[in-house]
Amino acid sequence: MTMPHDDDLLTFVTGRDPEQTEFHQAVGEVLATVKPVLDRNPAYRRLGVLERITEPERVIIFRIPWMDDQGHVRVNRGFRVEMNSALGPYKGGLRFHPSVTLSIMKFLAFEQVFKNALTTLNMGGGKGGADFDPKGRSDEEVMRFCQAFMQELFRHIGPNTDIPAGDIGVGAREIGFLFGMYKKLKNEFTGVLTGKGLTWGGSLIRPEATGYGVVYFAAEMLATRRDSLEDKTCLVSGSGNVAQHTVEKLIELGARPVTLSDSSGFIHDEAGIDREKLAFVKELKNIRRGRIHEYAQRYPQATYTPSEPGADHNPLWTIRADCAFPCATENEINAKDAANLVAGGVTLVCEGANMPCTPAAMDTFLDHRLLYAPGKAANAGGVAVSGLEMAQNSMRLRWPREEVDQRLRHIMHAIHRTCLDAAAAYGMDGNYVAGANIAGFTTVVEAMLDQGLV
Ligand code: NDP
Ligand code: 2IT
Repeated sequence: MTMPHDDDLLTFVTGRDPEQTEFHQAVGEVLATVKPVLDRNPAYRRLGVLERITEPERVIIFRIPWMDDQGHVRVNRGFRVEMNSALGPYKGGLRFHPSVTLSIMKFLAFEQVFKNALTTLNMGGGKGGADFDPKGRSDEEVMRFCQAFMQELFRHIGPNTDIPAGDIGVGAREIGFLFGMYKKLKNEFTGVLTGKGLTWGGSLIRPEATGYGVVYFAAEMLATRRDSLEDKTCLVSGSGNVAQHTVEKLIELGARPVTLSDSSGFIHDEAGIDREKLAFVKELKNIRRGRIHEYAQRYPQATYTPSEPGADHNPLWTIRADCAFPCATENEINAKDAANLVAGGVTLVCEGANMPCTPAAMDTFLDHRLLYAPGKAANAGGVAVSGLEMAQNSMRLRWPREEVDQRLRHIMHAIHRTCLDAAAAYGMDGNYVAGANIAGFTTVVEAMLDQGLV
C-alpha cells in the first residue's frame, strides 16, 4: 500500500476506521502540533514515522464469558491495544466501563505512548479493558469477571512485555483479583501489574500519584506567573481515584476545592471540601461504592445538581473559580463549558482525566492564554509511579513514602520544564499542548528510528 503524505494522514486514518472518532480526535491533536518537527527533520517523512506511530503494533480482542450471582451466563468484550514498544514494554491501564470500544482503547493507548515518553522512564504505551459495568455488581461477580478477563489476557502480558494497571472502574480491588489469577495461571509471582497492594509488591504513593502529580503540575504552571495555589477556588470533576487525590493535595497546598461529581450529577460546597469531608467521600466511593449526591445529604450546606443527559453544557463549569481540574472522563468539557469557565474567572485548567476537553474547548483556552495543561503531561504522575513500582519490584525492595513522593515531584517538575522548552524551541512559548506533543513525539520517533524498520 502506498503511504499518504502527512497532510492526508488524518484523512487516511479516518477513512480506514471511520467509526473510531475518539482515536481520530487524539491523532488529529498530535498531528496538528508536530508538523514543524517534521519540517525540521525531513527523514521523518521519508521513513514513514506518522504512518507507523498511528498504527498499533498489536491489538487483542477477546471474549469474556462469566457467570453472575443469579447463575446467568454473561459475555463481555475485552481489549488490549499494544500501541508502541520503542521505549520499553507496553504500559498502561485497564478500563472497565460500558462505554469501552476499540476507538476508546486506541485513543487512550495513543495518548499513553507520548505520556510515558514524557516521564523519561523506559515504558512503551498500551491500554486495555472491557465493556463491563462494575456498578451494582457484587464483589463476587467482580472477582469472577476479573478472573475470566485474566484467563485470556495472561498469555499476552508479562513483566518484560506488557504491564497493565488501573483506570476507570479498575482500582485496588480489581488489580488484586487480576493479579491472583495471573499468578495462578503462570505459577509466577512477578510485577506484571502495577497498583498492587502494599504487602504484595505495590508501591507507596501509587494510589495518590495521579492526583498529586496533577496538583504538582498546576503549582509549577502558577509559579511561572509568580503565583501559587494558596486560597485558590478550584473546580474538580469526578470523584474516583484521580479526583480524590487531586482534592487531597489541593487542601494540603492551601487551595479550596468546591466541587466533585459522578455520572449522575455534581455537588458544590462553597465552604470548601476539607479533610474530614474528603474522608467521607473516600468511604462513600471506595468502600460503600455509593453516589456523590449523598455528600449533600451529609453536608446540607452543599448543593447537588443532577446531570441532564443531552444538555449542551455542564453547570459545574459555570461556577466562579480560579482553577479547574477535570478528573472524570474524555470530552467532559465542550466549547460552551470552556467559554463558561473563562467567563467565570478561571485562569488555569489542568487535566487529570485523559482528553477531557474537546478540540474546540482546547482552542478556547489557548486563545485566552490560560495556563492549560493537557492530560498527557499533567496526569503522567500515575504511570510514572507505576514505573517506580516496576523498578522496586525488579530490585525486590520498597522505597519509603517520602522517597517515592520526592521522585514524583521531581518527575512532574521535569515534565513541566520539558513541555516549556519544547514549545519554546518551536516558537510556541507557554503552549503546553504543543510542548507535550513535540517532546513526547520526538523521543518516541528517535527511539523507533534507532531500532530500524520493525
Ligand atoms: P475512577 O473509576 O476511580 O473514577 C472515575 C470517575 O469519573 C467517577 O467519579 C465516575 O463516575 C466518573 N465518570 C466515569 N465515566 C464517566 C462518564 N462517562 N460521565 C461522567 N462521569 C464519569 O477512575 P479514575 O479516577 O482512575 O480515572 C478518571 C480519569 O483519569 C480517566 O480519564 C482516566 O483515564 C484518567 N487517568 C487515571 C489514572 C489513574 O492512575 N487511575 C492515570 C491517568 C489518567 P461514575 O461513578 O458515575 O461512573
Ligand atoms: O492513563 C493512565 O496513565 C493510567 N491509567 C495509569 C497507567 C499506569 O500504567 O499506571
